[in-house]
Amino acid sequence: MAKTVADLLVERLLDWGVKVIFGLPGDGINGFFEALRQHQDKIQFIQVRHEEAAAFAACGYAKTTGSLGVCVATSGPGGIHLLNGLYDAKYDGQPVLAITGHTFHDLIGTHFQQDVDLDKVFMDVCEYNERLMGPNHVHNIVDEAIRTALARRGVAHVTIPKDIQEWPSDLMKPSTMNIPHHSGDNFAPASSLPSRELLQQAADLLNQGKKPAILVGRGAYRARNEVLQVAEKLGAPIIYALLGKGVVPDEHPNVTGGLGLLGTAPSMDAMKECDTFFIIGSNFPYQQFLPQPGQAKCMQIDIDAARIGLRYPVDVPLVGDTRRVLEALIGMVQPKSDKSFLEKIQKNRDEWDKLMEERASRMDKPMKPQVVTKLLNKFLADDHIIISDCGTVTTWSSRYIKMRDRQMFTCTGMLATMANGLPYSVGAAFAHPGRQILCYIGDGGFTMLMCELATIVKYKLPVKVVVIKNNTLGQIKWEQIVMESNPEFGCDLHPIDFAKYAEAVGCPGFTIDDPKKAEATLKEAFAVQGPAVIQAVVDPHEPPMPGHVQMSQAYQFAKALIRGEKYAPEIIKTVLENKIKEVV
Ligand SMILES: Cc1ncc(C[n+]2csc(CCOP(=O)(O)OP(=O)(O)O)c2C)c(N)n1
Ligand SMILES: [Mg+2]
Repeated sequence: MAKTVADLLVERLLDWGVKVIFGLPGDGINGFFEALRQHQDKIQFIQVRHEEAAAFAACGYAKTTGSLGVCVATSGPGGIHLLNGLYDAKYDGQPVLAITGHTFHDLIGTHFQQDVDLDKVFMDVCEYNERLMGPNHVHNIVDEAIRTALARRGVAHVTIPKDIQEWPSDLMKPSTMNIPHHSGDNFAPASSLPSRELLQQAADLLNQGKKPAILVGRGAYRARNEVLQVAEKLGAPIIYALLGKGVVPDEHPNVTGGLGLLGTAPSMDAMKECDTFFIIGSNFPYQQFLPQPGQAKCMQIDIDAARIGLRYPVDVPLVGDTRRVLEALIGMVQPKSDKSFLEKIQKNRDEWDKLMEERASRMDKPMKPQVVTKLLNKFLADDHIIISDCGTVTTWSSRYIKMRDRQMFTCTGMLATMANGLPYSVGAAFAHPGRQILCYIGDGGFTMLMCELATIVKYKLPVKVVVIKNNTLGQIKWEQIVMESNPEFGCDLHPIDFAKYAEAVGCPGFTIDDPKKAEATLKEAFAVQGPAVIQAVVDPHEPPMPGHVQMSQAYQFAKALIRGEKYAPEIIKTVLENKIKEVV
């Protein structure tokens, strides 16, 4: 049988090394699906239950590998469903290729069925966004799309009218200006280094500083040893942005934990007091948690020159791959003998750890979310992949999951979208066969894409899903109360028995509601081969307090309670029991 345009497209994806595509079929993309069927021995199609999950899975694949994630959806509604996952990739700088169908090429613009110009819809989310118009367009378009996604670390989109997918590959000659095979299928990342002068300037400032602090983000993920070496030489605390969790092991003496509302008090202290600020591969957005402008001399390493100085006035810009830049810099950095700043922050860290430990050791009911989260560490392998969803769960995972060895952590960063957890786990499982995955997720985030448990079960993926069940959109409830001084509104969730749901989908479901039995139940659940769901029923009134609570926040909190918060007595009880030690 003659090859089709869709065959050419699949073969070009293979040339680029694409092995997995996440998606869901529809009549607008059936030609491409036939090509996937014909090539199923070389490229794996993974069927999800909602196209949003396909885009999230592709993003999770990209985040856990550093290479291209690919998703596919049909014309019209299928493509529209991809959007949130694609924005997640855009906002966290992940290379993702989306392939969609369009209606028949000669009916576009005639109010025909599913005649949605997805290339117009996707204009804002994409770095590259084109219609594929025929057999001689395939290589040019696919090469350009993939190269651009990788080079600009963003989303590329190719949409193909339904009938064009099925056209024979030899239907027409190329146009006179299009020489076949002129376009190439390889990509090399930029590998430039800053000049010697800039490196020396950075080293001089680092050597002169008395109170150095290092902030690492996702961009430092491949530079663990180098970050540790620099930090140890300087005696600098290492603070991480959420997506930088796992860059360095949490138990390392220089590591003070996360930054921001979900971060730690010692990280806040280090930022507040440092005189030398070294940003390595991060564009952590909340400026109020960074040093004040003018407070510290600042060096920043970023692969993207456009991001230098985004959050803090930088004295020495260092553009390049974090690992290579650090390698070039390390020899110029002198070991500091005065480590008093680090020692002070370490003392704060010890106090903070004690407080966290206290919160996680409560044996009373209702169970505190911290208790079960801390216990999870006992069951994680040295190369476990930890996926967190968005909510108060992000605070608990950020603070209580202690990264070690080859463990990897990821979540949604700049978009901070709910429901990434299950599909990211799917993406990570296909990216890293053989590795265990923890999906740590709230009941709100879980219910948004709970259909994806079916994907996990269908492909027998080694994912343990821990649902933190507080029957509320907890993060927003606390924001309404603490940030806005409004009583909670619109956050309570209708309770669902997720253990029963798991069983209905086809995997074991466990329930933990008693802290005394939590460890035994987790042990049983983690002994399951393949997927399992553990619902942890927790106290909905446990607030995710910031490392240091501002007096103004305490005031807002009180005001919301007075203004008619319906759970005021329970909240007051919890807060009094916790003795709110975070207040400055
Ligand atoms: C798609 C989307 N909708 C809404 C929000 C706003 N939001 C952020 S966290 C959150 C609550 C999450 O609830 P849940 O998953 O139950 O976790 P919890 O906060 O209770 O731990 C909401 C509604 C969001 N980030 N993303
Ligand atoms: Mg919840």
